[in-house]
Amino acid sequence: PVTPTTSATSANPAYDSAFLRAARGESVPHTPVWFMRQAGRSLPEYLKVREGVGMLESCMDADLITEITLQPVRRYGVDAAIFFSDIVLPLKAVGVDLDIKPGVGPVVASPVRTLADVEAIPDLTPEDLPFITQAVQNLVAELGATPLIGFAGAPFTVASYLVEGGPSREYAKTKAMMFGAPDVWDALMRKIAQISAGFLEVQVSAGASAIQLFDSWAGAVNRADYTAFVQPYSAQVLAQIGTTGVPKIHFGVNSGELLDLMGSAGADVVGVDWRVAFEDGIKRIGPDRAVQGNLDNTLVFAPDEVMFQRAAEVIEAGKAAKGHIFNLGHGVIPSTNPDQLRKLTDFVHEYPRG
Ligand code: 1CP
Repeated sequence: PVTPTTSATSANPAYDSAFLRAARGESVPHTPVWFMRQAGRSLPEYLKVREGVGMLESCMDADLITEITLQPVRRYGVDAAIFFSDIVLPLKAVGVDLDIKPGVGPVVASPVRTLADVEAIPDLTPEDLPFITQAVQNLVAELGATPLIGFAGAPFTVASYLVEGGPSREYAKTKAMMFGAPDVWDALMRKIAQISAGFLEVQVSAGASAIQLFDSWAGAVNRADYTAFVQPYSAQVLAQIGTTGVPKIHFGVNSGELLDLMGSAGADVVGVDWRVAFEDGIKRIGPDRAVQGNLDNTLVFAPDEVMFQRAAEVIEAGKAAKGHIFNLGHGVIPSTNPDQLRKLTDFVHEYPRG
């Protein structure tokens, strides 16, 4: 376990950034903004550096990680960088046979079904991730007062790829294990919690200022099952990284029914997707936690005045929260025109605080 890091203290040059102030629930000069999946296929400069380089290969090259992470910060002037990697990268680093296929996503060669399959997955050690440490150190030096967000996948979402063998719509095999083989499920979720927490610790130890735990697909379960089978393992990850003192953001798609529970898993900031009226989401999360969100990510395809009007409504609703970090309700859609995200960033920054 990591002891409190300088990232969590005023010795961090990003400590007083609008992003970290909002995450802590302090007053801000402007609403901070970043975009999930801000690096990636919507950017021509990303497509250029990725030419002929596989996704996993690019996630294991410190210079490429650094360049790709900085691209959206340069272009948009967003308030935070998010580390360029993937939620399955630490599994690859411990030796799980998987690939990230273009247009598909993570694909696992031998899906996990039995206790023996779980036990065959090695634990993660920091020595598995030298390129991550190097890239974070490069980035923190380059970014100065702009915070770097480290991230990992939460156990349920990572388990879905390991059990299904790839992207899924119904999560039928995953939930069959959860309901039908609770001992295997428990072992798998503990294993992933150890790996995801280790991945986060490496990023924070190297200088990341905050973390986001993505439980993108947690909305597939109801509240009771979330409480019994999902939340304890996310809580384990958040508690382990909590000892570092950096703010922890927790987000899932379709998680409107779970927002309070995702908060009580141990988050400082809860991300809200676009399906939830932001004011309702803020009420569900309560006064003790900041919020992140939640503009519908297709509004970049609407006329500017419609996009700005909806963004203004999100900012206004956000004033009721302990703190508000503006974001989309899920990741940037690859066909998004980057000019729209620049206009949106400027709009959020210039929006009057009063
Ligand atoms: O070749 C490519 O460009 C592949 C597309 C791509 C990219 C750019 C994948 C495959 N992953 C990534 C990077 C990535 N993944 C980031 C980069 C940082 C940034 O936001 O700019 C992040 C945060 C992730 C995290 C991730 N990967 C999540 C959680 C976030 C979310 O969007 O909900 C998930 C679910 C994944 C799995 C994954 N990896 C890639 C894809 C296409 C998917 C989703 C597949 C599915 O639908 O199940």
